[in-house]
Amino acid sequence: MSRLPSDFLWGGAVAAHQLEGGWDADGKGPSVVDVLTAGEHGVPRRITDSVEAGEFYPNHEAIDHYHRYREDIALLAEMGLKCFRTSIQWTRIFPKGDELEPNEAGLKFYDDLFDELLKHGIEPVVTLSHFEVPLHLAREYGGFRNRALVGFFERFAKVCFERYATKVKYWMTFNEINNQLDTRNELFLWTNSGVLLTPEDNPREVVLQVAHNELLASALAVKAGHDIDPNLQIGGMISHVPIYPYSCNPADVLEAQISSRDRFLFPDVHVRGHYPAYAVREREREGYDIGWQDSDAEILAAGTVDYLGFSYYMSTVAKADVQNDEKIFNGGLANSVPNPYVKASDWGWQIDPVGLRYALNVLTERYELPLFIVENGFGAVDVVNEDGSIDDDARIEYLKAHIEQVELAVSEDGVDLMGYTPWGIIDVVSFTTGEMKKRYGMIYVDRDNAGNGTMERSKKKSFDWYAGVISANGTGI
Ligand code: BGP
Repeated sequence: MSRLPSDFLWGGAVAAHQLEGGWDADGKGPSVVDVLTAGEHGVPRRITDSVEAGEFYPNHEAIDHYHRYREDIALLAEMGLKCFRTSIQWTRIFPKGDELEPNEAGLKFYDDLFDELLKHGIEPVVTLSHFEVPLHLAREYGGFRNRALVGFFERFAKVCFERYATKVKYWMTFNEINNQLDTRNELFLWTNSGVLLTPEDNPREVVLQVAHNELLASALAVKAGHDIDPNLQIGGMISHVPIYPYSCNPADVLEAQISSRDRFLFPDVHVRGHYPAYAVREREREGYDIGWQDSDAEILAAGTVDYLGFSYYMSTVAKADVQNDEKIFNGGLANSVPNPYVKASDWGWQIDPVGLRYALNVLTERYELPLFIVENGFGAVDVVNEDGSIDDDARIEYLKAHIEQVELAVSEDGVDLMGYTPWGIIDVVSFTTGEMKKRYGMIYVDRDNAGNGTMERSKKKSFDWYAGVISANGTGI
């Protein structure tokens, strides 16, 4: 007997910019990721000034899903997927971001894509902004530090809801909206918000202003979607990384609690419709100006989310008296130290399946809303055997261990979980590194870091394994 409800949404997740390619096709404008160079293991991607000749920009062609989506969707259907999470590139719809009228060719592409999914009985799950801010809005307006973007985003969201409401029921506003508060990592601030810090900036004040504008934009989008069709399910989306105390020393426990606040700030507002006390107090104490206007309280209260989507890749550990040489850059979190009880991936991401059950419970207790695991997965280097097959046993092991914890959280703990969409169901460009080498897929794509390869798709061992999990509605534990 399955431990999961019969309408559980088994799926797979991607982001448009990481797989579509066609970066300037049919009137599309450049977005903030289109000026990111390829990185390499350990070498971060660079943000360049413009799209220059001579640089390799992996997102420009990605895996050419723009032209091959029918073939890709046929494979996903063969796997038995119930849903497919992707995003709409803002720059296909509004190439510069501030136009009054949308680009019909861009709208048509997503019409065709959603129709193709529905034809195969696959429910689209759509993120409005997955690191795809129009470059023009970043360069000319300063990205989401400028309140004008709130209105531009609301217009984009409205156009999407109006056009696709009959095809898409499940939506999310901003992908991993909470990743940008860590000002040591300029990549997330650039891609989430189109913002670059200058030496004159107080970084913390700027990220809180940016956060406020995005929270308003998200709330206005949720409200607009519900006005267009009250049946739409519109969620927030966060990167959830549980932060464990290093020890039972109360100083470590408090450190973990306080450093968790930056992870929770966005969902606290998304779900409750107002700022939590700790955020208000910080603002007052530091004298930060986030551009608050009188109508903002009402806007936030009127646009609360229907569910919370989240990514889960790892947990981390916070220590109060941490020394610099103990710290690890675990998912970009400050004051992280290694956890001796768990292993890490080749990229240092700590692998912690039990942490997923813990996360599901923490989020349920805090928000009492349906949850949706919209990313989880194992980035690894795949070895292609001589006959072309790929035995990705480590990926199967990772996913199985995590799904088992999902099943326990639902059946033993009563968590209300809508579905599970493992990340990068088909190999895509890795976001943080820009590599093709770091793969998550169950479908292999012949494409390397330099952009060589036939783009041919093939099934990995995990393909059949996951198809079995879906048809049995679980791992059988
Ligand atoms: C999340 C992003 C994704 C994705 C994933 C894996 O942060 O939402 O876009 O790429 O992480 O990260 P990476 O590709 O860097 O391994």
